[in-house]
Amino acid sequence: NKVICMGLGYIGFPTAAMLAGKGLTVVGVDINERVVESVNRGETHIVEPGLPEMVGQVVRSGHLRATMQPEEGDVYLIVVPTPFRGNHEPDISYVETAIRSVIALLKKGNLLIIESTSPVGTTDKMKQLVCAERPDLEGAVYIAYCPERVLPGNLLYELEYNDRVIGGIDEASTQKAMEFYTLFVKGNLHKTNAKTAEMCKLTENSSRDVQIAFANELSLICDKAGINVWELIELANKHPRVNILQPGCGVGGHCIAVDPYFLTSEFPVESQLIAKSRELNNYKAFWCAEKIKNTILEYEMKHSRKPVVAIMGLAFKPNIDDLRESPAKYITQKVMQSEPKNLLIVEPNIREHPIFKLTDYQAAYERADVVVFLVAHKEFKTLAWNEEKVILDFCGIFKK
Ligand code: SAJ
Repeated sequence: NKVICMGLGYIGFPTAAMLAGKGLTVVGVDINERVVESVNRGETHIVEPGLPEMVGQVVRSGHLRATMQPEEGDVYLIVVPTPFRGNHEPDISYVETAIRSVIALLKKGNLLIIESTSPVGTTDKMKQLVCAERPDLEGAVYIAYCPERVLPGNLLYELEYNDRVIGGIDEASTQKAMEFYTLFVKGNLHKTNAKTAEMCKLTENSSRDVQIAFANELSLICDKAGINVWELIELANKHPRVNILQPGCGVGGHCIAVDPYFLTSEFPVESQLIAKSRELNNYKAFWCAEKIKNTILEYEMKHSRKPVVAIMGLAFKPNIDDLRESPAKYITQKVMQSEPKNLLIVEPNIREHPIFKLTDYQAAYERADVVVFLVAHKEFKTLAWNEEKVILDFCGIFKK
């Protein structure tokens, strides 16, 4: 089995390394020359625990190498990004380009798997694309969709142990893809068709977005009612059939804050709850920024001077260095626009940043009059509550 992995990003690269670690010959293909060179040196270009060791080993043993030009193989894995355009329409052009670039290489009996998050119907469309250019392959190649479900930070474990949903364009494709995933997945493999598998991925992430929106809505109600939302949720969750997630300063990252749009853009009439939840989670970040600005004004009125403000956290979630689609970053930028001075910005997972001048978290906490907690990084939980400061805790550092 020779695997051609199209895309060496956050998911493609660890997947390629994992497959190579299982003894398969893997060729990683990426359009970024720097990534290709770095992989061939045995280096790791994304932050993920355990990955550098694994990559070093499989590159040294010759099981993994990278190139910019796809080549012939037995299995083609499409693991490229599917971002959205300005109007929240999904953009599948990377998937399409990756598939176009391998069409001429495909042979009878090959297996083509799309893992990229995709709008419903993409796999069938890609099948038509392949067969339009290569009518000889009609019914002769296996094509399936199998979404990734791994959580950044726990990626290598989840790649191996999470259950997978596998949907082919026909029964034979599903079966062939099942055999492939058996080679490295220890979780259960669940068979379905391509459309259901595509929808399943979008459903998982939309479900989380909707549930977080509920928690965020509660936080807005509690703020007005003068109730501690953290205590409220803890108590409500004592009910055997209630399991509310945690509110925060918004929802970020490149998955939960993106994938629901794949449904709302295609099914605008039917997906009202999903659309409203997306809106609410975006609104929560705006609301936090307004709250911070108002708190600064109130402080100024009361003390006749501007406060020193500490903004604690920039990442899109706790204990990572990833700022993509981060509500904390958005809020910080909003506050910077109106209060460019007297701001201490903290992100313990990043050493230096081109836009933000970063301060150590302990020093910032000590110096600030107003402290805003945006991300529940573990470092912040070691700080002691200080009565003398105005504290805006949007992520539950001091739940009590
Ligand atoms: N968040 C809350 N409250 C919570 C949980 C999360 O506000 O109770 C926020 C986080 O702070 C963050 C955002 O939601 O801003 C997303 O974080 P996350 O940990 O929920 O998810 P991701 O984006 O890191 O990974 C998700 C996962 N999907 C699900 O849990 C359904 C992961 O399994 C997927 O593989 C990944 O998306 C993906 O690649 O699609």
